[in-house]
Amino acid sequence: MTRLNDGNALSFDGSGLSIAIVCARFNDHIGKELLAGAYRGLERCQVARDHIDEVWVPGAFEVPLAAATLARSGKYDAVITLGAVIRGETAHFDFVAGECARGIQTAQIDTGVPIMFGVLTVDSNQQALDRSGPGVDNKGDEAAVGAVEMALLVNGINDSVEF
Ligand code: INI
Repeated sequence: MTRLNDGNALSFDGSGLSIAIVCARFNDHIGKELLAGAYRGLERCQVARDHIDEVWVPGAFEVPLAAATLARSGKYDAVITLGAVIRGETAHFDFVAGECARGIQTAQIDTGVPIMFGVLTVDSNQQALDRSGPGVDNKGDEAAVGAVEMALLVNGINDSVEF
């Protein structure tokens, strides 16, 4: 039996990894805080600043296409997606949040590149603020650490498979 990773690890060495971040501009007062959290998480994981690329898109609905394009480029070990879909009075929330989540999952399955779902889908602005603060429970920070963990896992599996 070979265990390919440590299932209990809480910190990861991301030095040498290249990471892309996609951030939605809609509700960017939240997006900017998630982005700051993502950079803090990547820094703790020792991902070099010059190995991080950042792109912005109009809203969460556009995130999957940008994430898939970045993943398909072959330049990145993982992609982090960030944004905030805040429930309003219309059904628009359900379409935007649902399609964003579905598109991100489809993109990571199709490309084989980990794509982290750091897009908040919440009922209120307060819930979004609560999830984008300065602590390690900031969802951008969590997505960043998850991106490093998944990149190491997927790279490790790919490297261990003999074709
Ligand atoms: N985009 C978001 O990122 N968050 C939202 O809360 C949101 N709402 O509520 O409408 C939102 N809509 C814009 C959408 O993502 C697209 O940019 C737009 O529909 C153009 O395709």
